[in-house]
Amino acid sequence: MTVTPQRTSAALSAPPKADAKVIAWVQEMADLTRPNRVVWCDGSEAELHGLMNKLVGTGTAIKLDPKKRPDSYLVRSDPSDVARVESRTFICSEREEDAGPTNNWAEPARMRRTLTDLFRGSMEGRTMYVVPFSMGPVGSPMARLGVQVTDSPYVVASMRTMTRMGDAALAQIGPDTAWVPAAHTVGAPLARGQADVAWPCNETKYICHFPEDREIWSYGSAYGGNAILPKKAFALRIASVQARDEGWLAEHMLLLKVTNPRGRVFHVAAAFPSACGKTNFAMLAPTLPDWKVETIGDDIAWIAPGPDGRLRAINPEAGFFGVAPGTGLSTNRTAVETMWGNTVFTNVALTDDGDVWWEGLTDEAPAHLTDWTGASWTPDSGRKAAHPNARFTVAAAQCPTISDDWEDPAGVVLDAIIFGGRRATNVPLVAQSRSWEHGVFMGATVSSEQTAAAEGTVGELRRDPFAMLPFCGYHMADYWQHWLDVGKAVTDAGATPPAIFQVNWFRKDADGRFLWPGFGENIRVLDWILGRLEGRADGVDSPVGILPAPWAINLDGAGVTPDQWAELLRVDPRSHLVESDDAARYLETFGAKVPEAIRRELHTLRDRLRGK
Ligand code: GTP
Ligand code: SPV
Ligand code: MN
Repeated sequence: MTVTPQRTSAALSAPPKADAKVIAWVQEMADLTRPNRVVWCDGSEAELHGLMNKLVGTGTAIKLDPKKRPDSYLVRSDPSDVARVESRTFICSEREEDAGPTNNWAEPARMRRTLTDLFRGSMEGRTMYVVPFSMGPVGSPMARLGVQVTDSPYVVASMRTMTRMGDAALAQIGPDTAWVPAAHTVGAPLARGQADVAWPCNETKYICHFPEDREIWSYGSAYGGNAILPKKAFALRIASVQARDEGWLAEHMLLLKVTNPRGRVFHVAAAFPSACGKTNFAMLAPTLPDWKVETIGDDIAWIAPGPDGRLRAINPEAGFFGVAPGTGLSTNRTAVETMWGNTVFTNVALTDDGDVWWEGLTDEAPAHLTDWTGASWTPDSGRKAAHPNARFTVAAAQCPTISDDWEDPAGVVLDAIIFGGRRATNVPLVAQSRSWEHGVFMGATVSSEQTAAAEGTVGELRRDPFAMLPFCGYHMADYWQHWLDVGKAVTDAGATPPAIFQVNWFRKDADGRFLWPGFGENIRVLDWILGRLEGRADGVDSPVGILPAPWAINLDGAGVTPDQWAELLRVDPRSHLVESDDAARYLETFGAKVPEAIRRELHTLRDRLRGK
């Protein structure tokens, strides 16, 4: 190994067939950040083992007992680096107007200067890893390519699970291939002889997107959504811009395949805000007999019109970065079974016998644990053992319910789209939109109680249109127009767009208890949704959409009382009018860009709530 203090040659270590522009960019980043060495990742299993051993060596990871959970690790982050930082996330479009009122905007040339200063020498004493990746099955016409450089071996190991990375992805990049450069540093250079910490990061954080240049820069954090740049930064923020320009959709959605008792197959996409049930719904274990639900994706869907005009979807990811707390044998057995081994856990608790635990994994907590901060913990210690945003990282292929078409390069045809949120009051269990436009209005006005997935006050109600508030890479009202345009393109091609529904698993009674059992019981709602498509399920019109007729949802054995059922579907015109006032004020914040169809839907809703 040659180590030159001023200049580390990226070309020297590059694989023989690496594209010249990729090498040139990596060299530029190496010259700026001055790592000790540059390592091009091949994506092999041996490489992953090497990375995990390194993480154990630096005290970042603890190897779990291989008899309990083979090849699995616990990682504890710095307590300040546990979630996405929306206040430090920027869309640096040329014009502020293109970022829109829901994004932080920064002038691109100025932000480039800031980032260049921060990145200068930021990898000193560390290794720069070069990680070529494909989002979507390698070679799929819907797949997109990128290259991330990072000085975090934890991030590289995460990317090995979450994306198709390494030689196969690099081989896809030729002189004329579009690829997204994504630069990441934890921002913690090491002076000669300086000891490292287990989770290097920086108090200063920047997650920056340059939509016109299709470029990403991330500084100061090693947490998933801030640092695994192919995921939220690329597959949603940059891809949503590409999708706008090219006529497709990049969405914060799960994808599932469902087979009804008569053997008919459907594909469904659903957008719920962060930590609001996508992973759980994607892995739903039906409580109704003879139904089968299979998993395609749990977080991101790329949706494009196919040759027949119908919308087709792929999961661009290769793994799950799922919320651990609340994931247990009684709620999501499939997820628990997926994590039997080869799993990296972040910020969960450690059991005394070398396994992991978190709130909700089992009904009863072990008598003693080491909590996510490394402190001794007992059930009466009065604090959570796992961080509320503790996560597991595991390959999708390990999921026992993974669908046989999950890697279909052409994607799956979508039959229904569902929008959801976490709402203790007001929003009914399920409602069907009356049209594509009405469905887009439903998606645009979703509000949801905030969760621990991002910094901020948990429980605070906020609008989270299409579950994309933190992820839309351009003006939110332009995004709504784009949704309207895509629906119209499908219809113009002579095809039928997917039917659109809204759900809310989280309505509570006066004592603060969930009214709906949720999880596997959500199949009852899916049954009604698909029944609507088949013309076999009855609905009743309401101001907010078509609700299930009282008898139309099978409640046998659900343990839901008639009172609870009535409350789950109750639409109170007065409180909905108040809510629509708020929606009107919300739409005003987008000014003249709000599509006419959205304004019309709001108008219709208000008229109907007033009984007109
Ligand atoms: P991100 O990965 O952050 O995008 O989140 P996600 O949408 O995949 O959320 P996930 O499925 O991990 O769910 C987050 C939390 O919601 C967990 O604590 C679940 O236990 C809880 N949850 C999921 N589905 C249901 C449900 O049907 N009912 C209730 N009451 N809780 C649910
Ligand atoms: C979310 O917050 O919506 C996640 C986790 O899925 S992260 O990848 O960190 O964004
Ligand atoms: Mn998510």
